[in-house]
Amino acid sequence: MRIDILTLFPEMFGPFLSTSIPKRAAEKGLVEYQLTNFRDFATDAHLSVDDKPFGGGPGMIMMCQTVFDAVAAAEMQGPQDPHPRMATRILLSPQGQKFDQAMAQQFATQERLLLIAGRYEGFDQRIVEGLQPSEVSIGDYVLSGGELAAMVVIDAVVRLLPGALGAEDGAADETFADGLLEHPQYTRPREYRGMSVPDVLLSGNHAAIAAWRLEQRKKRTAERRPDLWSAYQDRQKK
Ligand code: 9D3
Repeated sequence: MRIDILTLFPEMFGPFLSTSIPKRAAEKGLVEYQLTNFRDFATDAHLSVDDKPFGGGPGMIMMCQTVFDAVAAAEMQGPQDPHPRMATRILLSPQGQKFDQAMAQQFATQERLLLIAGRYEGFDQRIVEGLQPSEVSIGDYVLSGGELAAMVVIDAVVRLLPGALGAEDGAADETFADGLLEHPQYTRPREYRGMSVPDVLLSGNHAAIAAWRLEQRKKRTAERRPDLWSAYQDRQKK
């Protein structure tokens, strides 16, 4: 997979891409990352990438030309084979569809992703019309720009690429895919500040441990995530 990241702050991505899973996946040849700065496509003396909104209002808007030109340049790069030229384009935006694991799985099947992270109050609507990106939000809170959202998407997608995780981690992700929250977990010591580990976990009775864990997962999910709990119950009925 090739992942293009278009941003005004490429330096925000360095530590993320050179750490942990994203780095290991690149070292294994599963993914390559390419950063593009919108500023490099500015044509006026001030290197503008934004302008005031027509009709008035606060803040500034990402302008068409630098975004269109940066996308065209990124998609021109990279070998034609095995990468198709046009990427699956993802525009990070508070107006987007809420990102979830199903969306991550769908993106993980693509040869080529291109993430557009903006600053300021938003994008000129013709960017959305002309480039036809998937618009993605990571949740209902206000960030200062799309960069952290892009990193969230990349992290969730790259760990799904076959071979990106160790065998153990991969199996753990499968378990979460059943839609229940995790059970409580404990490690040494058996007692800490007067708090002890539930006896069943020390019993060596694997059937009893599995039953306890499933009960805990259901209880937690019902208490904390009525949305996930309803969906789980609906699936059990079928
Ligand atoms: C004044 C109205 N604001 C919308 C609530 C404008 C605005 C705020 C923050 C416009 C852009 C941004 C920057 N945010 C993102 O680019 C962003 C984002 C987010 O803020 N929350 C969750 N997901 C995302 S994806 C991109």
